[in-house]
Amino acid sequence: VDSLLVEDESDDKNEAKQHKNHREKSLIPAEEEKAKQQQLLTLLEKLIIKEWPTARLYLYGSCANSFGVSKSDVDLCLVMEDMDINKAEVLLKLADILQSDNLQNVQALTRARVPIVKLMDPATGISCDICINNVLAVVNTRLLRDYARIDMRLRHLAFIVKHWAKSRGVNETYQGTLSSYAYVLMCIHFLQQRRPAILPCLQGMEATYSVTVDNIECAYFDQVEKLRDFGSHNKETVSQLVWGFFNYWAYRHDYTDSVISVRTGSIISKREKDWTRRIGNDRHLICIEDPFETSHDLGRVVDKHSIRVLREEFERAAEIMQFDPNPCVTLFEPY
Ligand code: 3AT
Ligand code: MG
Repeated sequence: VDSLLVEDESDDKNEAKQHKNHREKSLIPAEEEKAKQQQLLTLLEKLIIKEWPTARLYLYGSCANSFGVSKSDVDLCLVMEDMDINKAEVLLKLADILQSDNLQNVQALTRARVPIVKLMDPATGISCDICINNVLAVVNTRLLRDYARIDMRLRHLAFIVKHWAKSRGVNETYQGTLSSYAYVLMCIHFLQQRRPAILPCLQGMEATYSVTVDNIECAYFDQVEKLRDFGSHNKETVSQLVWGFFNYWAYRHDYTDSVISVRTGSIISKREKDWTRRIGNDRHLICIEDPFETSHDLGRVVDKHSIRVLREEFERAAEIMQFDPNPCVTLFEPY
């Protein structure tokens, strides 16, 4: 587990060499990679501002919320002041501009649930998706990043859970399993519930940051540098927490009645949310409340079949963490 979590911060030459070997397998991105992302962002900003001088480009998702593993795609959000624009038109125009600047594999997906332009930058080798005016995603990215700054164990737990989910094929929303965003919320909730707690509930504290997006008030305590000692009474190690996380989702979560809620730092009932029955395609078989868009259940993609797959995977992982002498190999075995 440790070799998956090597940080890029050594000075000494020998140590640096050893580190490099580790880093080739580490999930944590190296500084060079972040510099390349920045280089691409600067290029795209320049191109965009020429056409839309008041537009702004924001990084969101895993390269900005600090839960990005090495070589992830970059998620970008183009924010236009005029909210009434025709997104499809803007995306097609944007695709044109990018193509004429030699970016590769440029594709406008105007009919997707979240319409985007995809591209690959040959100079850095980075692939990226650009969406428009998806400001809530930029704000929830910021919330996740702030939680990660409170206690290192969150980032480490989430890296392992995401790596497990990708290896085991349960990080595919179009197949009825959960998004990376949902898994990170599950980790935050788990650390809020630990006794003593490892994470606080930032939305339950006095708000020091507040914006209104799409009529939703997003407010929370963001002076997290003051909370660095918050979890210090809890001495659990990352491996104990990985065990606890899978054990919770395998045997302890009440799938019939409970909704996990990072917003309140607790469990709330399905009844309270009116998430007790199937409405349209939303079945609410595992319920994860979005911290800002509270009517949104991130588990709604899960169906009768995929809930079985998920629960079996949680049980498999819990068994491995309990009994396997070398969990690091078995846990991540390709399915
Ligand atoms: P990967 O490393 O790419 O797997 P990620 O953190 O970039 O992880 P996603 O690609 O699943 O996660 O999503 C990108 C961001 O979009 C994360 C979050 O800010 C936002 N997002 C994703 N799914 C939802 C959702 N269902 N509701 C609201 N925001 C979402
Ligand atoms: Mg992503």
